[in-house]
Amino acid sequence: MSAKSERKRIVFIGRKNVGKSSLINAFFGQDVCVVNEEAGTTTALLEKVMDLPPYGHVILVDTFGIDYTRELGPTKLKKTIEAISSADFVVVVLDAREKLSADEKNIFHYVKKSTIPFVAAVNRIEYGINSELINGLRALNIVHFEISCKENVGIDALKSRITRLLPKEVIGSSSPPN
Ligand SMILES: Nc1nc2c(ncn2[C@@H]2O[C@H](COP(=O)(O)OP(=O)(O)OP(=O)(O)O)[C@@H](O)[C@H]2O)c(=O)[nH]1
Ligand SMILES: [Mg+2]
Repeated sequence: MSAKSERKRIVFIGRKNVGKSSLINAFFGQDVCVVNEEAGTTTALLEKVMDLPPYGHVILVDTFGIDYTRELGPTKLKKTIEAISSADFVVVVLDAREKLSADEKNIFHYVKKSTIPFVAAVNRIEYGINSELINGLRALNIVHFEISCKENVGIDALKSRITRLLPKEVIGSSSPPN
C-alpha cells in the first residue's frame, strides 16, 4: 500500500498488554520500545527502521491496544485504522492463554477483507496455549506462530515468514532515497 519508494511497513496490532512492544524489541534484539507490565503502556504510534535480512530495511510500527483505543477516544482509533491501512504486513499479537476477543475477531475480519498479508503471533507460550484460541484461529483460517518474547522462542520463524510474504520488488531496488 505504500508508495513505491517508501520502505515497507510492518504494523503490530493487538489488545493492550499482549506483548506488541516486546515483540518489536525481540525483532531488534534490544529495547527500542517501552515495555511495562501495566496495560496501556504504548499511547502513541512508534515507528522504528530495521534491517530485516534478507529483505532489507523495513519500518516496524508499534501501536496502542485495539481495546485501549476506546478509552483513548476516536482520534486514537482512527490512527490505529490508518496504521493498519498503510501496512504492507500486519502482525496481530495474541495472548496464548486467552481465547479470541470480539476486538480481535474484528481486526481479523478487517485485515482479511483488505489485501494486506498478515499472521497471528500467539505470545507467552511458556504458560501453555489455550486450545480454544487455536481452534478459533483455525476456524477463521488464520496462520499463526507460537512465540515467547520473554524466552525468544519462535521469533526467527516469524521473521522468515514476514520476509517471504512482503512484496519482493524492494530487494536490490535502485529506488532513490527520499
Ligand atoms: N511471560 C511473558 N511475559 C511477556 C512476554 N512478552 C511480553 N511480556 C510481558 O508482558 C507485559 C506487557 O508487554 P508489552 O510489550 O508492554 O505489551 P504491549 O502489548 O506493548 O502493551 P501496551 O503498550 O500496554 O498495549 C510486560 O511486562 C512484558 O515483559 C512473554 O513472551 N512472556
Ligand atoms: Mg506497547
